[in-house]
Amino acid sequence: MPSPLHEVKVSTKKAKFAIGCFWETDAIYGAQKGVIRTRVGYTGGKKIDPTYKDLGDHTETIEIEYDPSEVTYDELLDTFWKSHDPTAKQTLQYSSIIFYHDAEQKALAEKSLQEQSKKTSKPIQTKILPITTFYDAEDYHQKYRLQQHPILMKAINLESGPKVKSSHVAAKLNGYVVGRGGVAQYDKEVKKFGLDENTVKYVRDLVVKNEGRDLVC
Ligand code: MHO
Repeated sequence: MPSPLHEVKVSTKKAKFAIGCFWETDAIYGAQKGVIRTRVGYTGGKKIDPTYKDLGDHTETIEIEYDPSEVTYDELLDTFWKSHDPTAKQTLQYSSIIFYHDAEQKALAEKSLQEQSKKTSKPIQTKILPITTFYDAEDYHQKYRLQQHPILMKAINLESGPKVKSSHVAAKLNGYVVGRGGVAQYDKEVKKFGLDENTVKYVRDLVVKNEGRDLVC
């Protein structure tokens, strides 16, 4: 019996990015090589215990735990810039923000912003800010794309709840179901995930169908 790979024990570092609707951000980073776990939440503001319906001054943000031997912070920044239009004016909820955890991330983020601004004549709206309290979003927002497939949740023995935030395979499949990562990468790494044959095929069909598509939240 294959056993779904929920837990990966490697030492990780954290990164936090806001690029707009966090359902999409969760899928984008979930499928990225070296990303071990993701969770979505609200940060940047002062309101205590925000909720989706009562967000106050917070911004939709992802927290990534990544394996620095598999992916660098610079590569995560690259994904950040490629995944949205940083010159677009947004509401606070969907603002473009890099929340840094330490001086090294701050320096790399600032350098990448400078490089980015050379590529456009429009002003970049992205802010680079120190991390503040991160409030987890409600369970139904976590791995939102994956949770739209109850059949997959069942196949990996997962119920909506806190485990969705810590599960490695959930982070990966949440990206693949909307085509993120692409079929070549999926075929290469799917064996690690401990899925049964039908599930491997079910997800593969979705990757093929959705690869290259832009989903609107
Ligand atoms: N259009 C979506 C946005 C969700 S999002 C996590 C909705 O209103 O449900 O901001």
